[in-house]
Amino acid sequence: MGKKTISMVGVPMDLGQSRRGVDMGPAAIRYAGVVERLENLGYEINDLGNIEIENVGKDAKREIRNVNAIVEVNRKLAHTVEKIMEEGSFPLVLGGDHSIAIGTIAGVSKFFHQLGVIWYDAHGDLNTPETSPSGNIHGMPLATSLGLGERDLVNIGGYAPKLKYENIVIIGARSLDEGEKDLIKKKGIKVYTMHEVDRMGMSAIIEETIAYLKNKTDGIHLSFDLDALDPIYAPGVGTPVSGGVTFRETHLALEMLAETNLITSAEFVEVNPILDERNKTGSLTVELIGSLFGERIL
Ligand code: B3U
Ligand code: MN
Ligand code: MN
Repeated sequence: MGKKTISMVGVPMDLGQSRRGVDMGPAAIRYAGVVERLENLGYEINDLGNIEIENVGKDAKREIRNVNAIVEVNRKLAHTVEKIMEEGSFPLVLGGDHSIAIGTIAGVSKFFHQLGVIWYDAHGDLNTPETSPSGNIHGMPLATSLGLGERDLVNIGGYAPKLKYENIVIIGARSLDEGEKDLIKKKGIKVYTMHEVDRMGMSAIIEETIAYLKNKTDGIHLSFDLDALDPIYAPGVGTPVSGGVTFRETHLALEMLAETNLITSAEFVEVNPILDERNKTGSLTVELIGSLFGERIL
């Protein structure tokens, strides 16, 4: 990582999905010692606290649940992330459900001509209100950032789209809806499903990912959903899907990304302490954040 100052912001929001608890994700990650871990690596940490989530009544519009509240939170987050970028610090966002990626990406994307994104997730998060089986916005943030779906979400930050199809890579996918599969095929989105993880190995996948993004992007955002990991390692997530990436594979992936010095912002999302076992997933998240910022065994 090039920068020595990291600005951390928590987004205690769970409105993008149906199970309570991910709003406590930032607290669990802080409790597991994220600040100390990064300070030990020589960084200056600026913990900006949490984005305020107003007590908005949940709106019942099923096909895009809680959209007004989620727009509001993401506007605030985009603004905060933009200020972090202006100061030349590294934005590290702690979720909250994955709908907060809409705000993070809106905040960072205007600082790059060609922002790359690595989407480490069991899911594609490529649904639109039309294709979503659930109406949950945490299944839509990547599509939203590509300019698809609900206008109020797509236009956060005052511009759209934030990303180009050829600048994104999805790793760890094993639960894709029909509409998402169609979009991936139609647009030729680069996806490494668990089939490729097993077949090629994580090391080759990260090498290919870097080769794919390096020359055509001028910044890379890492959007890290803890449910990419197998529930054996990360039981505290809202929608666990078996057959996931291992701890060792993920550790390696993040160490390799750290070596490249190409990651310019990151978020870690979907940690749900209510479903967790003694903050196992919170602690794992801190360990993985350490790897992303250069921690090595030796
Ligand atoms: N694809 C499904 C399920 C889902 C998406 N993201 C998570 N779960 N974590 C949906 O509802 O869009
Ligand atoms: Mn996700
Ligand atoms: Mn997911």
